[in-house]
Amino acid sequence: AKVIFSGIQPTGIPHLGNYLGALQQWKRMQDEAAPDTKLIYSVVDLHAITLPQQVGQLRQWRREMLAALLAIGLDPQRSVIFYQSAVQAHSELMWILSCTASMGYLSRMTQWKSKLSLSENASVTDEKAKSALKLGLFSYPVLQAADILVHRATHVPVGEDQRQHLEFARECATNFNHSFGNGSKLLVPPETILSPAKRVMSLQSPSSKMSKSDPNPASRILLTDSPSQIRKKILSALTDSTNAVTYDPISRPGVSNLLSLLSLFENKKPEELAAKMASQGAKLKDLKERVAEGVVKAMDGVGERFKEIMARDGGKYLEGVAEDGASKARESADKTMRIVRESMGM
Ligand code: AQP
Repeated sequence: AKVIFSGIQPTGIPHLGNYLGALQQWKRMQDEAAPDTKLIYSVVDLHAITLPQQVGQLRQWRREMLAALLAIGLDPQRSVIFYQSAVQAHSELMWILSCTASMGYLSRMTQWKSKLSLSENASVTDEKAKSALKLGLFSYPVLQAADILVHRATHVPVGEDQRQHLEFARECATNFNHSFGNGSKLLVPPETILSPAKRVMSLQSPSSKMSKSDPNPASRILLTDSPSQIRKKILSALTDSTNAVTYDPISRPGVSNLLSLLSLFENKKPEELAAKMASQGAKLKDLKERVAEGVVKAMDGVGERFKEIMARDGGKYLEGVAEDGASKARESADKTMRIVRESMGM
């Protein structure tokens, strides 16, 4: 049977990129899953602390992320939803995997470089990296591999930015099986499921991806934004000085990002949409208005449900969901850990 696993960091309210690139898939997979498919979704707080976090802020963001997952329609009766730090097996398997993970492979990963604003070909021995790079940020992909492998996930829905890490997770599973399993599948190499919204770009600097930690709040649409906030952000998205609509991601990243969004809502290729709009003499403002309408519709009701869930039972409801999810996740992870320890002679 299939096991679907994915995670999201509690580093802010999720945005349109998280939603279209990941969360919407999580929900769709839940709705379409066969009865024997297991769905496991985690708020990965241990990943969030790979960059400095304020204690009170992290506490709030964890709850908000859990509420957001429920607000988009994940059902805690059907899907296991839990905080990563409540299930110790994730950290234990990470340690075990890190004993065979190659530093060379990890140093070629791009995420630690982009999180520290280093160039893609930066190395761990560069002066800036030496002082800023912490072991946790460097070994982030090993923890992510443990998250996936500990639940024997067969399918992992993520955005394009995570493709490299999934490759690494498969490598971890294969290495482990080779070393301790005599060819048998002690750990399961997972498949990556990429969403059609591979990379939603920032509304204000459209050559970088939309991100929770971008200091400019106008760069992203939050799942909790009201329709008027959504309209305002889309209408003021950075484009360029050509008023016609054309699709050209290299020289017109802002306009092309809007067209890519529209293509998700209207189920047509961005090139086709652009050609049609151009033939009708549409201007950038017309494009923005159509995109705004699409986003408002896609997120309809999420903000309201989020507020209601945050407040339900004075917060006790969320605590209950988290406890219940953690106990189911522990059960799932413990099975794997027994296999892992036994096969290693422990
Ligand atoms: N811009 C994006 N477009 C499409 N997918 C995206 N994802 C993130 N940004 C985009 C997908 O969302 C899932 C959860 O991401 P995460 O919380 O693990 O961290 P991230 O990828 O680092 O996302 P952010 O928003 O940029 O957070 P911060 O600012 O904390 O780093 C993943 O499946 C990711 O692919």
